Amino acid sequence: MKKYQTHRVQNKTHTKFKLMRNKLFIVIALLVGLTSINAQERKANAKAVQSEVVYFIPNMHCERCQAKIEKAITLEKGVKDLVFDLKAQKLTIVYQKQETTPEKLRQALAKMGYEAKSDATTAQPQNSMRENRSCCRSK
Ligand SMILES: [Cu+2]
Repeated sequence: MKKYQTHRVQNKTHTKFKLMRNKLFIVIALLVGLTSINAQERKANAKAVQSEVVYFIPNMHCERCQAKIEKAITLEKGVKDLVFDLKAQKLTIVYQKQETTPEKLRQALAKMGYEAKSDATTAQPQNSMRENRSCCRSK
């Protein structure tokens, strides 16, 4: 009788331990799951607050123009990434929506002497001599 009881008690603690271990496992699994959901959400949020604008800049022709714009525009608040297409004279700016607007970026480019046009999809490159002379004019 006594032997049976001890066995039962041992069995009970063993089951209890097993249950606890299972609970712990579930809690860990939940935590891991939540963390990965959080990371995904944060990624999605970052995408939602980011936008991009494409400008056609008629007097941007050469690497010097690009370097000049790159240097100045990256100092602007909210600018995340730049993609230059010198051949098409197009500049894509990836920016944070809460920190800046396409209008502010356009004004910043204008201050550098580059008139940015937002009809980038329909605009044609203009590599005329007259345009070339105004290239990097503030230098
Ligand atoms: Cu230039």
